[in-house]
Amino acid sequence: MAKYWQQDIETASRDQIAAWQNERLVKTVQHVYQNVPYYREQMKKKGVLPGDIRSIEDLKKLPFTYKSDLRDTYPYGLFAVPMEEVVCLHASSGTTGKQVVAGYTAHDLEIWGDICARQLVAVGADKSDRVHVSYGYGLFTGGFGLHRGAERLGATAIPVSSGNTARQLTILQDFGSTVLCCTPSYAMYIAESLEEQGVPLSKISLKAGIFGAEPWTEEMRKRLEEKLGIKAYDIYGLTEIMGPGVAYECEAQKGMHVNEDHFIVEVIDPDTGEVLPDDTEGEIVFSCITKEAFPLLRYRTRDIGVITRKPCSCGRTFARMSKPRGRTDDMLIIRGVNVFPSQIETVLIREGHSPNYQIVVDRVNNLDTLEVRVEVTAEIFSDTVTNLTASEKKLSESLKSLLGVHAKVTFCAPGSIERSTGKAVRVIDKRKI
Ligand code: DLL
Repeated sequence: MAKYWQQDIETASRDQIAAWQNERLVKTVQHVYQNVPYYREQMKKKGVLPGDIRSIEDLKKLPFTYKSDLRDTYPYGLFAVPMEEVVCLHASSGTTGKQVVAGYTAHDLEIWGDICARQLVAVGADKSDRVHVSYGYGLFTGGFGLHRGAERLGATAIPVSSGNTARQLTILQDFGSTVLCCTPSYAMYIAESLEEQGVPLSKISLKAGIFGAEPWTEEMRKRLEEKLGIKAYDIYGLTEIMGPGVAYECEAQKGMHVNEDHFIVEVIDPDTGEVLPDDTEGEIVFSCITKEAFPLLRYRTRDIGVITRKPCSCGRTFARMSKPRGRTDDMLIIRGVNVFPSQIETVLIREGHSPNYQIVVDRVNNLDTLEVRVEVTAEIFSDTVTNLTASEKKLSESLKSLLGVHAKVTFCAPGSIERSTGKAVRVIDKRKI
């Protein structure tokens, strides 16, 4: 079985990768300067001309692109080709303001298919596989992205989309799906539903899962692998840059390989904008170097992570990014302490609790409060009040020792926390209301 989709590219020497990046960056800068008035203005303001960008060394001379730039130019202001060449649009709903609209030329879609095919091959898929895509189809990039990858690979794409969980279970069994693609929280819901319906693992043929679009922990990975009898892989991406497949996990599962022939990745200090060395945590920034329709340069993702260029045992030479540890804007500051939802998830699962939880932040008498609502099993929930209170207190202590702030723990009845078929809503911050 082939290990790579495009071996020459995925295992190219670092010198070759740098050569591609130099050439493609220069071309892309000229392309946006000529075709996107907004970028031309931004570059002029910074005193940079396309001729100043001769290699990746010069990348730091370019201005950053922020989500607010997309809002200011909504919907098509950053497109670099005429609409006649745009064959498809996708969009992501931001938590505030307007949607982010991404356009693709036919060539952009081919590249997208390739990078998603790289992910599928990296999880062991080939033409004989049935790829069950339960990411949403529509403006969200998840469904169509993985679908294009499966078709490009020549596997059988099953465009189930998200929702209608009963139907998901039927299709999993009847169509013999071998690879499941959806958010990790929806995968957990599917796994729980299989259990509830008494469907044994022998009735399904899944071997791998491709889960992303939201943060999830190693503990959640283990839980999903046990419950579904699969190997679970992480996939990263964002609408602004392409959609799923910007970075993909290999069998080594030590970070996700960034498709560096198409995207240049940098890590910066989010406060100063200074570029940080490899293996240092900071904000991830991407530049598109092969896209035609919507090539963003130095896009500030707000995702916090680490990039390494150390060799990987899988043979791929692309840089690897860690799981995003959170977002600069998802980070909760509770009584001055930075808290990431992923830290809470880690403690919950480590202590044997359910990954169905919600974090409620409020401000009472000018003091921030943190409550973690966790679903427990029916047996635990019907336990004596004394036992319940003792277990809640124990979990609260574990959270306190990791987070450094007090968290009130509330156990909830099984099934009482609303399930999402897409990205889970983990945090309710009442302070903003
Ligand atoms: O979520 C694209 C995607 C679809 C990725 C399917 C993977 C699978 P957006 O809706 O624009 O695009 O959201 C992008 O989601 O900046 C991260 O904060 C978060 N995110 C995406 N993948 C991961 C991941 C899609 N594997 C935003 N782990 C990004 C953690 C992720 N967070």
